Amino acid sequence: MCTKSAERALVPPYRVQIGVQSFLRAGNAPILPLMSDAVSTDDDDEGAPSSGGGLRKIIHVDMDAFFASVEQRDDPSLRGKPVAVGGAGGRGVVAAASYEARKFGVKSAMPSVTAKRRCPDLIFVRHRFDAYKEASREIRAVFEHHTPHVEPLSLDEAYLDVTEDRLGIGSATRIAQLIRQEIKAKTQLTASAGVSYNKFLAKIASDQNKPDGMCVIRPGEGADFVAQLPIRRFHGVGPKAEEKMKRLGIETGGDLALKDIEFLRANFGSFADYLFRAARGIDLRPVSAHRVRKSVGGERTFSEDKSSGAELRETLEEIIDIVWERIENSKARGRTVTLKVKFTDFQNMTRSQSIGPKPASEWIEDKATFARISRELLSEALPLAMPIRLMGLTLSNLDHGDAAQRPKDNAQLSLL
Ligand code: TTP
Ligand code: MG
Ligand code: MG
Repeated sequence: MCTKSAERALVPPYRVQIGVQSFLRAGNAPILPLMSDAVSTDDDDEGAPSSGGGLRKIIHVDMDAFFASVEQRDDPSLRGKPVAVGGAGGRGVVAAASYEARKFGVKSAMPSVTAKRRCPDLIFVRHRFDAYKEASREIRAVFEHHTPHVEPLSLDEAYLDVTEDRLGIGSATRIAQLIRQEIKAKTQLTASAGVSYNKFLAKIASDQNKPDGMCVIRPGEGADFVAQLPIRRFHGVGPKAEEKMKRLGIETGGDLALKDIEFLRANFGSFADYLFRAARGIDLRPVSAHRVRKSVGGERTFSEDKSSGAELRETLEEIIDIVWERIENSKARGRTVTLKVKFTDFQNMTRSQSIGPKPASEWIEDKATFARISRELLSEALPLAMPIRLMGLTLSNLDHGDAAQRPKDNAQLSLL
């Protein structure tokens, strides 16, 4: 089993939302940090074929300091230097930080002013999405060379099911090594990989020995591995959840595994089932190469809880802007808008409103309609029973057939 390298230990990995597919799902426009795709549990999962009751072989590959590394590759004067991709100005935010910058505590989602304070020599670079998409296409080709079962989570990462690999190599560890070498040869960029028997463990493993590292969690090692993990390493456990868990005496996966499901449900609402399984290293989700999206959306976790109507309305406007941009990029049309909030006690509340269904030609196709419905949903929900820590919007009841036929979409789809 791998231990965390000293180098990586200097760099607290950022946490993502549970079940979140990245806000940067391939082809999406730049989305500001802290926005993540809403969990859409109802996606049609056409997973990799089950291995006949045997264990799957899953690899999670994630590029190192992706945007920043592309910038350093393309501009040799940036190599070996602390680099941040993002706007340097007052409201700018760091999207990606080179590992040199991380030594100073600079990380994704940090306001640029804070980053500059921590690292006065920090060099800010504007993002170049076309370059990141091109590198993303190249790594996808490497994955596809080894298996058809590739589930991209964002431009820089994907799950691969290599239970049966195309080249008949057999060893997932060997395949992961080859993939990292091939990525390096084709793109001059480094990738880290996690190898395990499910997606949850493979993703944690890829983060374990970053950058340019690898970690294998073998069958039989999962529960022990999770037992020693600080709970912040669980995807979805952010600072607030961590604080709450610590108050309840839960510091590690092992502590979590001692709590029964009723206790977890009472304290963490809908988050409980995930926590219960994850604490045991269990995750049965298949790698899903042909995910059909049933919703497009995004959500935002706040650094401070919010409760006043004015604050919530202002936040809603920001989310409308970002989610609408994502809807436009995905070329989706839908009929239903859902507002979701998560209260400070971790309970979720959702409110939905649909247009149509008749006449069938009616869709939410313009931003004004999307914004109007979103605002109505929030107004109906106010005043809230208690402060909230997260707000999100999704568009669902999507029209896939038409979207795929619109000419522009083919260009978009080819990026996926
Ligand atoms: P990540 O894989 O999360 O981060 P990373 O590749 O920069 O660093 P690591 O070595 O830890 O994997 O994200 C991939 C890219 O997505 C990242 O380079 C920039 C972008 N991004 C944002 O724009 N905003 C964010 O908040 C995060 C986390 C990433
Ligand atoms: Mg990365
Ligand atoms: Mg990533």
